[in-house]
Amino acid sequence: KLGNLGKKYPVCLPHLPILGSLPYMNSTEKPHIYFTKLKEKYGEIYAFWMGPYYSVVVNQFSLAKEVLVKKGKDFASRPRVVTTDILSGSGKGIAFSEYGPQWRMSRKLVHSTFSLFKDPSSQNFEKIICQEASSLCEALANTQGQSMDPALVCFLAAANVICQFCFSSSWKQDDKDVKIMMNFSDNIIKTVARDSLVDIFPWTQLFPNKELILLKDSVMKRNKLLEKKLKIQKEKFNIDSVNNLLDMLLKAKMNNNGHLTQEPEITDEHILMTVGDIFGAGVETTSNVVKWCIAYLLWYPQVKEMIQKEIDQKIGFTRTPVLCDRHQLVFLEATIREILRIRPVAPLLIPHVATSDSSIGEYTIPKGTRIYINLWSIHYDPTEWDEPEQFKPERFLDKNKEQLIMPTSSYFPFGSGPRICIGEFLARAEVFLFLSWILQRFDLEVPDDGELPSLEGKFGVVYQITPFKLKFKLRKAWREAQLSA
Ligand code: HEM
Ligand code: PLO
Repeated sequence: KLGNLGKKYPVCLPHLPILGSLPYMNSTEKPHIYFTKLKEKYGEIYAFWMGPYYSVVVNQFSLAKEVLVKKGKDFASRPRVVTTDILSGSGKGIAFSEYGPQWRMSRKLVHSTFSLFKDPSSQNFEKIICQEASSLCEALANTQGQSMDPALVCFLAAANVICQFCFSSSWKQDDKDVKIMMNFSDNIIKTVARDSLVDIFPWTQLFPNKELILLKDSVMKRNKLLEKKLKIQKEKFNIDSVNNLLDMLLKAKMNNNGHLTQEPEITDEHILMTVGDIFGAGVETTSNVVKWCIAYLLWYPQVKEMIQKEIDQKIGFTRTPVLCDRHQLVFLEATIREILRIRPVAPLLIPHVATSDSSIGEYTIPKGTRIYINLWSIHYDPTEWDEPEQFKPERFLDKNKEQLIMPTSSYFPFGSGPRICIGEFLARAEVFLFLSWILQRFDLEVPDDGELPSLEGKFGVVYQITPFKLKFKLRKAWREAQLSA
């Protein structure tokens, strides 16, 4: 199917008609790790047939930058597959929608809402996150040093920040909706965008399929919950006072109804899906990063002590951390950067699709090719990183351990170019504040059964950590400071 005259294509894995390269590929390993191994044999860029889809894997940062930035527009679309179509109402949100006016407008409206929340005068991110950090610490203190799974409290904290952003509302600590949400969200991650059989051969959805049923059911529950929120908020809507993402979308919809502008139409479903993407991304990414950090700090108590020493010296106990402490708490910042390297949230980003005939390096790439950017091999490239398998936050610090540095450009945990993550600012602020608040107050200890977290993780649209337990113990220094205050 590829035209051959005078063109050079990336090396391709062996393949058969219909099944493509699948019979030759190892399906038991995590895809990003398998792709990194194939780099040894096939090189930095190679191709394979995923069933009928011609796909290219990019394992090296300058080639990846060419795809994402230099020729960003050529590669800015997304594949339409069965599972993401179910999640996004056939590509109506942002993350899984094809490159075009609809996607551009949704992104723009989210950006404008972000600007609202960066404004220091009103309800800004810093205030909202600190409020949630405070509730989070309160909930942790209430566990009284008992072994516990941090998943629910992390989920709630992240969910409330994003709920303020989307709807100007939040959930109470013991609201049963939160557990329900965590459950369906987990089930969506288990089943969506994993290149499962239905995504490769859409006709297989005609057969009974447990995963697909679970996905449909979970998406239905999610949509119901969001619709409930939307309905309440809609009643409060006032076009002269735009306070959150939903207001912003409703206003755009009203302005657009007269069709005076050239903008694409906004339907209720577009609104629901855009909010759904921001909600899902806002909760699942940051709560996971916080959990990965906690797990690594349990394994590396000396790193935890370095961070706490820095907090004690630069902040003390008379006030809680704020965003501008980021310049001072360089060891914590370095640790967060290292976590995003060693356990990237999206090890293969979200697949990209070529919108036109193009090229990567010396290779021809036909329109419609799926591009997997293997962030894992980029973050573990031994020619760019010293001992990439090792967890070493210091690699992001200068010799004196006073300044943050970027040791190589082979690093982009949020992607790059037109499809770069929209939430980077919020995510970094949230992870920093949650962790600094926690570590100022608590020591992290292994649970009663003495078991350390597994650092292996589960591959999916979000590279999740497997559930684990630990104890949060109020620090002696913190308790003493509270008593003398
Ligand atoms: C896309 C990383 C948090 C919203 C992405 C992509 C990555 C990423 C790698 C895909 C880029 C690509 O396909 O080229 C992260 C990480 C986070 C994080 C590491 C946390 C540490 C967030 C948050 C939000 C968010 C908090 C929302 C508030 C989005 C959206 C997209 C996206 C909407 C899709 C963009 C598009 O397709 O145009 N993110 N993200 N992310 N992220 Fe994030
Ligand atoms: C997470 C589960 C939610 O229930 C639905 C959802 C929506 C948007 C997705 C998000 C999930 C996972 C993380 C994604 C996000 C869009 C951008 C983000 C894929 C599936 C990343 C990291 O790329």
